[in-house]
Amino acid sequence: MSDQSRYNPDWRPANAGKEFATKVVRGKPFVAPTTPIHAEKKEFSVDELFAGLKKYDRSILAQAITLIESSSAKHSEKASQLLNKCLPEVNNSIRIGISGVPGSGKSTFIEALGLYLIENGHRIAVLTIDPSSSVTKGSILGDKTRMEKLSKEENCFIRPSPSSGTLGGVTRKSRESIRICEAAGYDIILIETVGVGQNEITVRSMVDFFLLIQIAGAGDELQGIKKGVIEISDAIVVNKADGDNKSKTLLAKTEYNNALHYLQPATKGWKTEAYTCSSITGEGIAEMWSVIKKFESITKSNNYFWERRKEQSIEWTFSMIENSLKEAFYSNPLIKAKMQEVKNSVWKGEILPSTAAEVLLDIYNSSRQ
Ligand SMILES: Nc1nc2c(ncn2[C@@H]2O[C@H](COP(=O)(O)OP(=O)(O)OP(=O)(O)O)[C@@H](O)[C@H]2O)c(=O)[nH]1
Ligand SMILES: [Mg+2]
Repeated sequence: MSDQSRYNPDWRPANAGKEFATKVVRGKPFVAPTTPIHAEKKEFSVDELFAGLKKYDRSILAQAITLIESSSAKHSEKASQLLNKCLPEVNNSIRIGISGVPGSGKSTFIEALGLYLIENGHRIAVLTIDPSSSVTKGSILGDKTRMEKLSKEENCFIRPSPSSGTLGGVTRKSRESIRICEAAGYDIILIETVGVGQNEITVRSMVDFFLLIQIAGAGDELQGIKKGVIEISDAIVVNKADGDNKSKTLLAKTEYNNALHYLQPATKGWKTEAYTCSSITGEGIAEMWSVIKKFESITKSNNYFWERRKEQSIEWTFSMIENSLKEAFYSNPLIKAKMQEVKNSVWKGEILPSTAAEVLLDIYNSSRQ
C-alpha cells in the first residue's frame, strides 16, 4: 500500500468505483479495496451495542436492527443475546400502528405528528413495514424524503423496510426491532404499513393503538374499504382536510362515525371514532395525539393495555416457533435437494399435494433422527 493510501483518509485507487485496482505487490496480485480500510464498519460486541443504545447512538441502533434482521446463523446467537439484554428494559412506550391505502398520507401524517411530539419532549422511532413492496413496487421508497424534516431531528430514528428480497424477515423481526428501539430510549414507536393484504392484521398484533388513515372520496367511502380493517382500528382519521377538500372530509367523517356505530370496537372499553386532520397544515394533529393519550389512560386503568401486551407476547412466542420450524425445514439440505422434483411432480399432476407434503415431511423427519 502506498504511503498516500495509508495516511490520506480520502485516498481511493485511481479506478475506484469501477473495478478493483489490481497490481503486483511483492510478487502477488494486490487487490486494493475501493474504499479505505479504516472505513469498514467495526463489528461491535453485544455489550458495545447495548452500551451504544443506552447512549442514544443512532448508528449503533441501526446496526443493532441490522443484526436482528439478519437471517445468517452467525448473527442469530448474537442477536438473541442482545435482545435478551434489551427485553427487561422497561420504558413507558406506546406503540402505534398507522395504516391506510397508498397515498393516503401516512408518511406525511407521521412527519407532522412526529415533529409535534418531539417538540413536546418525546423521542420517536418510525419503522415501516411493507411486505407488499414486491407488489406495489416499494411505495415506501420515498419515505426518507417525505419525512425529510423529521429525519433531521436528533430525537427521531427512522428505519425504512429493507428491500423486498427480505420480505419475510421484515415482519418476522419487527417485534424485535420495536423492543430494541424502546431499549434505546424511544418512547413512541410509530409503525407505518401499507393497507394491503395481511399487513394490518400483522401490525395490529404488535401495537397498542391502531390508526387507520383514510381520504375522502365522493361520498362513497364505505364501499372501497374493507370492514375488517375498520374493526381492528382504534381511530379513523380522514386526512387531507384542507383547502377545497375540507367539506368532503367532514362528510366522510360523519359517514364513518355512522358505520362505526354498528361495529364492535377493536379495544375493550374504548369507542372507535372518526376524526379529520390535515398533515400539511397540522390541523387536527394535536387532537389525534390527545385521542391516543386518552386511549392509553383508559386502557391502562382497565388493564386492557397490559392484557393485550401479554397476549401479544404469547403470539410472538408462537410466531417465533413457527418461523424457526419453517426455517429449519426449508434450509434442510435434503429438503432443498428434493424440493424441485416434488414441485415438478405436483405441477404435472403426477402426485397429489397431500402426498407431496408427506414425502417432504418424511424426508425432513427422518433426517432428524
Ligand atoms: N393536501 C394534502 N395533501 C397531503 C396531506 N397528507 C399527505 N398529502 C399528500 O399526499 C401524497 C401522499 O402522501 P404520503 O405521505 O407519501 O402517503 P403515504 O400514505 O405514506 O403513501 P405510501 O407510503 O406510498 O403508501 C403526497 O403528495 C402528500 O404531500 C394532507 O393532509 N393534505
Ligand atoms: Mg408512506
